[in-house]
Amino acid sequence: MHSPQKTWHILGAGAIGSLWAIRLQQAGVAVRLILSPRRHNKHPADEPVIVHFSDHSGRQKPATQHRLAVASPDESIHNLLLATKANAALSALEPHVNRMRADAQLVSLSNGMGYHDAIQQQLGRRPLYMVTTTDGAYFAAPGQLILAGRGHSKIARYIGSKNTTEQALLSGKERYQLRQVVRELSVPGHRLAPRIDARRLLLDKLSINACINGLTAIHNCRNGALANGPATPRLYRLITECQELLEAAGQRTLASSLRPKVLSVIHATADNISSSCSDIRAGRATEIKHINGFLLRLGQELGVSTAENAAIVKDIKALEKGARHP
Ligand code: KPL
Repeated sequence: MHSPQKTWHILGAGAIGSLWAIRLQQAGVAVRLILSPRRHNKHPADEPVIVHFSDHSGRQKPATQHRLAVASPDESIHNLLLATKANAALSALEPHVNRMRADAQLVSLSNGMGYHDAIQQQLGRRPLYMVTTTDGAYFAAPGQLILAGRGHSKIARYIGSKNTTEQALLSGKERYQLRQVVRELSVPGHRLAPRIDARRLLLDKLSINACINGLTAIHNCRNGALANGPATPRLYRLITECQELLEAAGQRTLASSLRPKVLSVIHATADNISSSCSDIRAGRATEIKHINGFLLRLGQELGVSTAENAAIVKDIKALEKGARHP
């Protein structure tokens, strides 16, 4: 029997959600997957989800099989890891909020920005943490998970989209809670790094995604192909535009470190199929509205040109409608 207090429910069994479920379970943490209603209905009752996991991030190891327990629709939730697509985060969470305990916590792993205030509103006083990760993982086939590149994962307590570094000084209790959640979710070989400023953390990851994800979907290529190929000039133009946006948003350090960071994520996840490229290949909507789309809105607010990001949004929208180009 699992101990409810120590159990982590995982909402969103895509590549990153499944990767975290496997890592936590391997470290002895009880995990329970919450499947989407469509998947839950098709899934045999009381059967685990089986995932074959191959770690290609270093020296290749043989694939391992993992049995991930599926949560029943009425069990109460103490710890929730939200790993859905950004577009689905709110609607996926809504049916489960009433079974989250008053002292429950939510950790969001979803990409993008612009929807976290609405999540916090659903949660009320329960704490919301943001995790950003540059791990590169994808499903090569249903149930066949590949970790193509190891990245870094960071966590911060979310305190609202308008709050910046100065205001983001957490109380002693909040710092203690942050350290606790870091301990619970850090597993051997993958430690979470705590950060204070959630907005900065999200902008950092979002600008990396803005440079990589859309381009890989447009060129239908793995991340590594961006470094040296037909998409490379556009990659550099995007980086420059994102740097200008970050500067105007008062994020100087993020702006100056963006180029080396993007190149290092591309290098570390060279064999990965980005989440947006996987979405387009699978005929799903991408998260572009919450990634480059968010930057368009930021550019408008700050009076900065966003022509490169706008072109990415336009091309991805065309692909979502079924047209493949260039
Ligand atoms: O976050 C990612 C994604 O695919 O969404 C990166 C880090 C770019 C890995 O592919």
